[in-house]
Amino acid sequence: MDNVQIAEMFNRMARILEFKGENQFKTRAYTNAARSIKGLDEELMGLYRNGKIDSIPGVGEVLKSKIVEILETGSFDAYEKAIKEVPHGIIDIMDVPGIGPKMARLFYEKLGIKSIDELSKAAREHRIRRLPRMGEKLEEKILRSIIRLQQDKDYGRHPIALAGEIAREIRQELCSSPHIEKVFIAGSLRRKKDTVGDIDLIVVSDEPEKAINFFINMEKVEEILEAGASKASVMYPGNFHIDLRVVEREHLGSMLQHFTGSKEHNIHLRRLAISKGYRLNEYGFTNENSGILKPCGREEDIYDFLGLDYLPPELREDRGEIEASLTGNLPRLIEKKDIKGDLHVHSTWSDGINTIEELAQAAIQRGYEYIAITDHSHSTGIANGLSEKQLIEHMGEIERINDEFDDIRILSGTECDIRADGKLDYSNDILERLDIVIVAVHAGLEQDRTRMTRRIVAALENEHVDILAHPTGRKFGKRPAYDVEMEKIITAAKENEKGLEINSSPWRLDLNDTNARNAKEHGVMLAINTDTHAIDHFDNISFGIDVARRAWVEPDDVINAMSLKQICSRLGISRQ
Ligand code: DGT
Ligand code: CA
Ligand code: CA
Repeated sequence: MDNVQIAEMFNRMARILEFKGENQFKTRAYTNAARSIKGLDEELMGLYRNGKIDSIPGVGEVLKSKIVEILETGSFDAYEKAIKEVPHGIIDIMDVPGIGPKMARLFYEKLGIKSIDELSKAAREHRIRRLPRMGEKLEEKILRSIIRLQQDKDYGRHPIALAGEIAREIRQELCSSPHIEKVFIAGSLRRKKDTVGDIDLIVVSDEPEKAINFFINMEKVEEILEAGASKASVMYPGNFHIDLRVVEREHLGSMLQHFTGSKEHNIHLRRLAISKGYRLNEYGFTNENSGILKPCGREEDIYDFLGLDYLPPELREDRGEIEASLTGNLPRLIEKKDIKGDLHVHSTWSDGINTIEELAQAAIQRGYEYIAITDHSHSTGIANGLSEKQLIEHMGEIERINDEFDDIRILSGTECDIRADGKLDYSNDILERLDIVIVAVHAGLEQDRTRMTRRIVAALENEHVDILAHPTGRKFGKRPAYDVEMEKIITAAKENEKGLEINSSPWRLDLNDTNARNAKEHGVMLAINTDTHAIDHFDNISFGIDVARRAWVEPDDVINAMSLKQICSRLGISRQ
């Protein structure tokens, strides 16, 4: 949980309380606290670990204890209780720009509106304009806001990290049923898409009805949407829709393949099957002439039967993987074991919560050959950035710590801010002295497409820059990517021999799969970085690797899959 997430949680709590008509002092305490938290220089987690949580201004004792609860458990009791008392759809409505708790309450009380779809329907039927204090203009504005929201392709979808947690929790519970032999995750979650619509699960059982019964009666199930003989759908806390299919072992391979998708991939496979005289569905191959069904117990059997090499789920999007498999041209996808280091790491020098020594130790434990400490530069007000003088001390400190460690090389770096005009936050003299320079935009994100593109291209043209970090700046559920011409960024990266970052933070995950693949195809090297602010974040690398795999990325495309020797040569570092 970072400060932004905690502040969001408090803001949402305030909206729920207001919707419920609680007194305004209570709601205001939450919004004020959220504002104070957003303005903090340091991460609450860091303050908490250092016993300095009492020093936050503008937050009373009660809310401080809630912050501690969030830091320890990921949420707080009062919030969990409050969101249960308000339908999910209403919370979504309050999140629509221009609609607050008061309006949501009016729609609910007067028209019984409980979801965005119902609200949109009411607006189209002109039922909103007839409400008190509403009118034609406001009704149109609401409709436009809803349409804009729904056009975002990640609208209403869940970040993979949250969906994965829920799926594993359910899988564990299902495994405790005596009627369930095994549980498999399918759908977009298995394909490791950055966001997922719903969670698809497959269970192997000889007693489908008992398995279904167990599923729909799990304690946390909020609503049963469908319960049939071999499939069911339920709603789970957090607005998660869960689909379950029960299958006998004999059909497991075909069922798993079918529900892993994607739909486009499946359609292409079916075409291929038809060209060979078979119909393919979730039960196997049926011979068009004889009508005999060939069941597939293992997923591999399906690809084998069609003369294809096995396709990892991450590739199954019908983006050329079937053709590549037919001709033996599948990529050798990057894996965790290929990663030799991390090139985007923050220490206590800026807004990280661990010392450089602690970070180095954690990197050694993960088998890395090197890490780059890339603390923020000074104009990044939010992040306690380093002045040029501090950066020089930082370099000295890294040199000293390098002498302490034999098993890892610490590279001295920076995450240097790209200012609104494209200039960098440090002078060339100082950038030249660093082992590695990564650059990123942190402020002025609302710039128009042309200016933002020009700004980033200018930074990529600086001879001391090595990598562009978080190239699109999106944050799931908070802000979309900033407006930028990715083609031009990729071309500039290629021409100036710079790397582009796949940011492994599960809330960011930029570049996305299509941009990363485009970059690779242009011959641009990628860095799969974690942007670590606390030791645990190193393990987010798996999310970045998932994106890279979906982008067909191979070890040779990745800067931090290079050995220490190779990377020093690329970065022009002479001493090793
Ligand atoms: P999502 O949930 O939007 O993130 O994406 P998926 O891919 O998980 O989609 P979902 O949950 O609707 O369906 C799971 C899989 O089931 C999908 O990837 C492929 C298969 N499937 C669903 N509908 C169809 C269909 O109409 N035709 C074919 N061939 N396959 C389908
Ligand atoms: Ca799904
Ligand atoms: Ca589904």
